[in-house]
Order: sequence, then C-alpha cells, then structure tokens
Amino acid sequence: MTSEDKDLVKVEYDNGVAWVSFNRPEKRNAMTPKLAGRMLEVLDEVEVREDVGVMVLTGEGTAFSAGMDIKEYFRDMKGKPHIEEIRARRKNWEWQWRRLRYFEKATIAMVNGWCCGGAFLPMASCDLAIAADDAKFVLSEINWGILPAGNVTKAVAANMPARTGIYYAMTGLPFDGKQAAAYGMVNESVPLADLRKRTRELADVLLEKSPAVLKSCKEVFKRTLDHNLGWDISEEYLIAKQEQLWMLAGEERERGFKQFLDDKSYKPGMGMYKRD
Ligand code: ACO
Ligand code: V55
Repeated sequence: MTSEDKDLVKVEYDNGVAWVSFNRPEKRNAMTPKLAGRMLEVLDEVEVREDVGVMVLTGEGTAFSAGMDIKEYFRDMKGKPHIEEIRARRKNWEWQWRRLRYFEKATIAMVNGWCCGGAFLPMASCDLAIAADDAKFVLSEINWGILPAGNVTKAVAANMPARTGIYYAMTGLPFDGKQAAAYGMVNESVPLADLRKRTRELADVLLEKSPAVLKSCKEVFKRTLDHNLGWDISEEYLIAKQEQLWMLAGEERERGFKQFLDDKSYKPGMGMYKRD
C-alpha cells in the first residue's frame, strides 16, 4: 500500500476516541476499491488498541460519503471478468457490514454532509449516528438506474419506518439530518458547528462504561435483531452471554453492588459507578 493509498482514510487518536475519516474530499469521499482495502487495515488497527473505546466514522470536507465510486466500481468494471467484480464488491461489503457491524469497540457515525447510496451501509453499521442538521441523505441508486443493493435496502428497512424507507428508495429524493433524526435513521441531529463537540460528549458517555460489557451489549442487541430471534432462543442466548460476561468481567458488577448497596455512593438509575 503506497502512502497515497494510506491517505485515503485519516485516523486520529484522542483520549479514548479514534476519529476515522474518509479522506477523498475532492471526490466527496466516494468509496473506491483502494479505500475499502485501507478501511480493512484501519479497522484491524483500531480494534486491538487498548487506548481506544469508541471509533467515530466521518468524512473530510462537505460529504460523509457520496457512496460507491461510480467510475471505479461500475463503469470501469465493464468488460472485466465477472469474478473480479465480485471480489471487489465482497471487499467493499466486508468492511461495511460484515466487519463494521460487529466491531469490538463502540462505533458512532458522524454524518457531516452528503450520505449517498452505498454510504448508508457503513453509516447504518455503526452502533449510533449523529448528523448535522443540514446533512443530505439520498438513496440515489434509482436516479442512475440501479438498486440500493449490497444490503443498502436492508440497512434502510432496518433503520426507518417502512413507508418512509420505500418512499426514499423509490423517489431518490433527499432528506436532511433533522428528518433522518425524526425517522430514527440517526439518533439526533445538531448544527454542523456543534457536531464534533456533541459526538465527543456521546463518546465520553460510552467511555465511562466497562469495555467488556459495552462490547457484549452491542453484540447481543444486533444479533437478536439481525437473526430475528424468537423469544425462547433469545432468552437462552442472552442468559448464555450474560453468564459468559460474568465469568470474563464479573468484577464490574461487584463494584456496582458495593458502591450502591454498601457505600451508597451512586445510584444505577442516575449514572455510572466509579470504575477505578
Ligand atoms: N462516484 C464517482 N465520482 C464521484 C462520486 C461518485 N459516487 N461522487 C462525486 N464524485 C466526483 C464528481 O464526479 C466530481 O469529480 P470531478 O471533480 O473530477 O469532476 C467530484 O467528485 C466532486 O463532485 P461534484 O458533483 O462536483 O460535487 P457537489 O458537491 O456539487 O455534489 C453530490 C455532491 C450531490 C454528492 C454529487 O457529487 C453526486 O451526486 N454524486 C453521486 C452520488 C451517487 O449517486 N453515488 C452513488 C450512490 S449508489 C452506490 O453507492 C452503489
Ligand atoms: C449498491 C451497493 C453495493 C453494491 C451494489 O447501493 C450496489 C448500491 C454496498 O454495495 O455492491
């Protein structure tokens, strides 16, 4: 990987947070096969860092991401062996949902501007999302003659009301950050000038938690959702994960018991116990 390829994604570490930015602002952070390769490396790097508890995914410039690069992923693939196209797509999906969806750290998508088509996937794979009020979301696939494929349709159906999702998939009309928050596609929207500060505040809430408990919390949430577990299997699964977590990180709840029941130094309903 050349240093130029490395620059396609920017990574900054700051007090427990890894700020990961798509860094192709002149192309509105359209995602290329090289960018996908770089993202896989970055995810591997961030996931094992002990000093990171939260990863924020965002974009440099005026876009979060303009989706898949229409030239490199679509037009230039014409005439190439089908297997090459399949491999390129697989690498794209790999980081965007197989890898990102169950990432070991907490993840926040910080949607600073345009979020088009294929960019819905990494956005929706993050655990939480905050948008700028005037960020623009658009399922633009229909506007150039393809489907919101590669699981984009699934990401939309899972994160907004069905009537709303199908409306935007069929019309290719844009909606802004405020609307995205009202539909539940993102947790909240704030003025662009406050976006980074607000994201930092949310990251700090997550950083107070036990990393082992937080990791399991997102994992069980997503697995019960993704596999549409029935009540019985879901109960068995959650009990099993709970017991596994107690074996691995049982001291966490002991600390909580003590501070609440003995020391009376905190109330679980009003915030976190002291971890150190
Ligand atoms: N693929 C390839 N190139 C792109 C993409 C893209 N998805 N998005 C932007 N670019 C390029 C433009 O061609 C332009 O290149 P140039 O400077 O060499 O001419 C450069 O990025 C800047 O783009 P502009 O269109 O000039 O930026 P503007 O801010 O005016 O508009 C917008 C931003 C609305 C996002 C526009 O670029 C756009 O519509 N992009 C395509 C969005 C899209 O449909 N993406 C694919 C979704 S489908 C999928 O992901 C599978
Ligand atoms: C799309 C997305 C894909 C793909 C083909 O959103 C089309 C359109 C994320 O992968 O492989």
